[in-house]
Amino acid sequence: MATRAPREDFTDDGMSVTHPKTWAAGVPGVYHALEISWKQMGTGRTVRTLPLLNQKHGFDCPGCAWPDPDHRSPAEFCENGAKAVAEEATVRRVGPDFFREHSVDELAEKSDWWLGQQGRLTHPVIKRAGSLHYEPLSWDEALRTIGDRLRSLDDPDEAVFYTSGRTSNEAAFLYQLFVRGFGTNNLPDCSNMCHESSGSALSETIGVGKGSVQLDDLHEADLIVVAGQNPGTNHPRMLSALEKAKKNGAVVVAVNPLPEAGLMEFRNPQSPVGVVKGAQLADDFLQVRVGGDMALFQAVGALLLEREAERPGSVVDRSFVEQHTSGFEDYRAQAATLVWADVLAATGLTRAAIEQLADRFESSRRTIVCWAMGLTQHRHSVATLREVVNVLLLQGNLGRPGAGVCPVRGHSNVQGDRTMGIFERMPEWFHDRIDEEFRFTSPRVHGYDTVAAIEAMRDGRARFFMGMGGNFVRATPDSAVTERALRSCAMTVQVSTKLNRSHAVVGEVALILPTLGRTERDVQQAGEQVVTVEDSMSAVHASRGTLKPASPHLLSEVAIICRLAREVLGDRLAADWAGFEADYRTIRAAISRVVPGFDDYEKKIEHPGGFTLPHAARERRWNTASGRATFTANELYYPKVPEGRLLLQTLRSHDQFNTTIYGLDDRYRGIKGGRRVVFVNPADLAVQGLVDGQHVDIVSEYADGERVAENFRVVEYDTARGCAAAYYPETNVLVPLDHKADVSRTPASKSLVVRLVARDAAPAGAAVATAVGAST
Ligand SMILES: Nc1nc2c(c(=O)[nH]1)N[C@H]1C(S)=C(S)[C@@H](COP(=O)(O)OP(=O)(O)OC[C@H]3O[C@@H](n4cnc5c(=O)[nH]c(N)nc54)[C@H](O)[C@@H]3O)O[C@H]1N2
Ligand SMILES: Nc1nc2c(c(=O)[nH]1)N[C@H]1C(S)=C(S)[C@@H](COP(=O)(O)OP(=O)(O)OC[C@H]3O[C@@H](n4cnc5c(=O)[nH]c(N)nc54)[C@H](O)[C@@H]3O)O[C@H]1N2
Ligand SMILES: [Mo]
Repeated sequence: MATRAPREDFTDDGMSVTHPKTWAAGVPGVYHALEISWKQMGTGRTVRTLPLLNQKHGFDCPGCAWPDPDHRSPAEFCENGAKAVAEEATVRRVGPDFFREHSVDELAEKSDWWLGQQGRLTHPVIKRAGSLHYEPLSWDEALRTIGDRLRSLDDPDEAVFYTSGRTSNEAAFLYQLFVRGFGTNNLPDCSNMCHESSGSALSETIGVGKGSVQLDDLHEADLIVVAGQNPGTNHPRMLSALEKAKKNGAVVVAVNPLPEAGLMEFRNPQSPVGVVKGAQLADDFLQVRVGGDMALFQAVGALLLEREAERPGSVVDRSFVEQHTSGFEDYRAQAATLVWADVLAATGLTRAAIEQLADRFESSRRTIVCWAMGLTQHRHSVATLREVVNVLLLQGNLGRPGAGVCPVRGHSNVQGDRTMGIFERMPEWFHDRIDEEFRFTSPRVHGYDTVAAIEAMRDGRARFFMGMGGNFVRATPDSAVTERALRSCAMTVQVSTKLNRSHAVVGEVALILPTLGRTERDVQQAGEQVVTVEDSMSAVHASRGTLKPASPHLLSEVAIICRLAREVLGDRLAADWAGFEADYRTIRAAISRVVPGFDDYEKKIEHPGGFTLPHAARERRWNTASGRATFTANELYYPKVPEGRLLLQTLRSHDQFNTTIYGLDDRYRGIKGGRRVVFVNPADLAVQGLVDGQHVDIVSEYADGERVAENFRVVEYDTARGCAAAYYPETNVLVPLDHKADVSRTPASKSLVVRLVARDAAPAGAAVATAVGAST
């Protein structure tokens, strides 16, 4: 079938646009969360579930990876965590009848929202070659069918094994082992599209690809810069940490093309005072142009160096630089070549605003920079993050309390999956250790990352796809190319909790293997099991599901992997797959022998808050090439936008978790009842001869041609000049597959050169664009 976009996405009937909010959370947030929970779960399940969220004896929130504080409030969850739970714990079901009723082609025309609303998958099903419908089959037959296909491949590298970031440590460890036992490193994951740029830049410069700060550091910081992140929606519990930091005297600076509600003001739903009064979180807001952060951090670094030259010893932490770093002289030489005209063009900021940010850095003794996708999903993301590190190194802001780097992770166990070996190019020592533990020889040739996997399927070099969670078809760039690539596979297999587009855009044969979610009891031969996860700050802790599984036919991810491994590998590895399935403690015992930092794993997770993995850079030990923290000299890059074009970023609304759409509202941005909107600065609209309310096609322009996302309603909005924003995944069709970050190869979905093409005339009576913003 030709690739067609989901049909229902093309309407904005009933959509309304009002003024964006300048504050986040508070009573409407809690009310909204409960309303969604009641609809999906009913009252009883809501009351039984939400109180266990993120509690020491409960389950880890399947939402974001923000850490849990030591002293937890009785309601340690946020509006969006509650929505994530409701999605999983819903009482709605997708069973064999559903698939008899709806063909695969029909499902491919449904919107992401519609698909997600259908409920939990209950039976293993298969779409056989030539058939248009999925039909149920037994687990044994399903695993045998997959095994037959894998055995029939000419080369193990013709298979691709994707992982999304909800998979537990136990399942992730066994999955990578199975895949490497099968003979390939083709282990792309959602991290390739997410914080890969952070991992690349941090490993190179400080020797650990993870954040260096703990929650207490945030509470103790003098200055916290939040760049390229929208915590009010995506990490709401982070706002409590920022609020606490501010109470302790911290200055918070937001760097963002959009004045995101949570950063401007926060009303803490967990404190009666907070609900009423609210606290302004960001002391300064730098409305940077999309892709301008590299220039901003270069300029701040150059200013700090200038001031140091004027008043030696007053700005730069010289003893730190001398004792702990390399590359300083090259960095200083590069900084001296800074051209302010470029900085102002790249950032769209005034020199005074940038000087003020330099003042903030200069007067802070303990500085933390937090970031998320606004910094990682650009062509020059790795270079941008190197510049963030440069500025922190200048003042010795690494490896001391209240200071450091804080990449804020997305999926709840994306960091743990990487620790467990979900990576297409794990280091040699990891291979040596699994080889020794399981007595085999794992393949050493690097595998495909996400973009390479799509290219391989597109070019016929890969013919088998398996997804351990996630929604590969929808999360990836260049939707038309990616969908064709998936459809050309001989077999696609999805291990999933909920229906999504990856079940509808499939290979010749397709299987859905339904699995337990985080909220559900996982009972195996040895009794009730716990799994473990690692949060954004390297804390590993246990998660215990409590709800009755959505269907008696579900298997846990661990059980699916163990049975598939027995089917495909037999006893090729010295791995007791049956034992692993029966008792997850045996998996943790194996992990503790393979992965550093996990000694006494079982014992340490008995401690309610779990344990924190070692982080060398925190202790000022540098596992870099030079053995020191590394300054880098980077030539300035920023996206140049031709006349009449805009720089489009693709981002999340308040009512979605990645490709799972909870609803059609984006409360903080004033959108109700629709998702096909494009936010544009009023002055740019005027230049383009467009008005608010008009409909446009968004056309991205790249060397290999144009790509079109049809029919978006224009919304005038307070974003940086020359920039625009629209929701992902509807706009993934616009991102060329090779438009990706240098080094990390992350799709550059935050900076797309586009033009807007009017589909209709301006609505009758439309006024000339006016300024929007500051009303509540
Ligand atoms: N409720 C909810 N929670 C989530 C998710 C979700 O979808 N829903 N997703 C999870 C996942 S996997 C992730 S990775 C995180 C994502 O968390 P975020 O990174 O906060 O998510 P995005 O919506 O992509 O927001 C990007 C932010 O960066 C800004 N930005 C865009 N381009 C630039 C730029 O060039 N410079 C700067 N300075 N800012 C820029 C945008 O305006 C926006 O505020 O959230 C996680 N948590
Ligand atoms: N244009 C654009 N593209 C982007 C981004 C962007 O900002 N802009 N962001 C990127 C980012 S940061 C990320 S992380 C990726 C996300 O990519 P993915 O992680 O692949 O996507 P999700 O939407 O999180 O996956 C949702 C599906 O996971 C399944 N699922 C949920 N819970 C479980 C579970 O416990 N077990 C199993 N087996 N399955 C489960 C459900 O079936 C659900 O439909 O998208 C990336 N794509
Ligand atoms: Mo992510």
